[in-house]
Amino acid sequence: PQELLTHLGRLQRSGVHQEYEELRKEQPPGTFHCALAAYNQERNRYGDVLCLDQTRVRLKRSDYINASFMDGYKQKNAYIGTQGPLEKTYGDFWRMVWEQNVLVIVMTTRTEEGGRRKCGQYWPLEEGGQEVYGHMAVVNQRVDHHSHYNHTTLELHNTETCEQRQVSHFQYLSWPDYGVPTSAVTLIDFLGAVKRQQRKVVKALGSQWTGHPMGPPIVVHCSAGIGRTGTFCALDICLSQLQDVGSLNICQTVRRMRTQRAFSIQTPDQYYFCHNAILEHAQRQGLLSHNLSVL
Ligand code: PTR
Ligand code: PTR
Repeated sequence: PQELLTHLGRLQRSGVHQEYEELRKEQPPGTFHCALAAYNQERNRYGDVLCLDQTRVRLKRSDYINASFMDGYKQKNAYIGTQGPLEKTYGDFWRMVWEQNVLVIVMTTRTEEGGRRKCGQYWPLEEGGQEVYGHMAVVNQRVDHHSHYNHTTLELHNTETCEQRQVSHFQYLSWPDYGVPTSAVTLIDFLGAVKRQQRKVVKALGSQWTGHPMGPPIVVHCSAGIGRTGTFCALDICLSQLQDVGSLNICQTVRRMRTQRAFSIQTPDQYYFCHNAILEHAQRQGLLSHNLSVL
């Protein structure tokens, strides 16, 4: 890893940006028919941010939601990348969470930024609050405030089957869209809290869970579900790989991700941020013998 990280450290911002531009030129390897269908237009938050037919998450009824399965590190469908729910799609969103057995939701946007709506208020914000979205009733059981994120414990009631489930909602609070987080350290701490929670709930399921040992998909969303969502997932994949085998390939990770959630990572600086965050993390973990920085 030392050599690899030394290599990362020597990368110039311009070179990283150049690599991103090359990635961006590659066309998504699939079709967008379903997302483009006239009757689905109102279900897309942005007309130009569509999900590929090949990887989209299908709901059991009515079927369409702007959401894509994405592979993680050695884990198929580790994430569902999706847009910030629209008022019209709250019910669809919660149905997807239920149907896909999701236990952890990651939100990397605020509902409003710069006076503009980025995402609907699709869960009850106040402790003790309760809302009904389609066939799902959602109760806010508790909110834990951390310095850069909130962890909300929600209880889902499926009003059709009378079953219930607990879901953790993690909202990171300091990441403007098109931008990068103010600090890599706080984002990586956030990522750590998300992963710990996922491990904890999967363990608690015990033999009830027969899928992948790492558990059901984690839902990750921002506003469009591509920029910040892609950056968050890329970071998770690269750090997992670094920890497992001592190497990583950011370019290849992002290329692959873009074949599943088209347009993942929206700006050269988000791509550059992935490099820097990994270096910063490696330094903190003592993987580097001396300080390096990406210039
Ligand atoms: N500094 C603490 C840590 O990293 O462990 C902060 C922290 C505490 C992070 C709890 C996450 C925690 O988990 P949860 O959000 O699930 O309570
Ligand atoms: N092209 C649209 C716009 O600029 O309004 C969509 C868009 C919005 C794309 C936000 C990316 C965005 O960022 P993120 O995926 O991080 O929410």
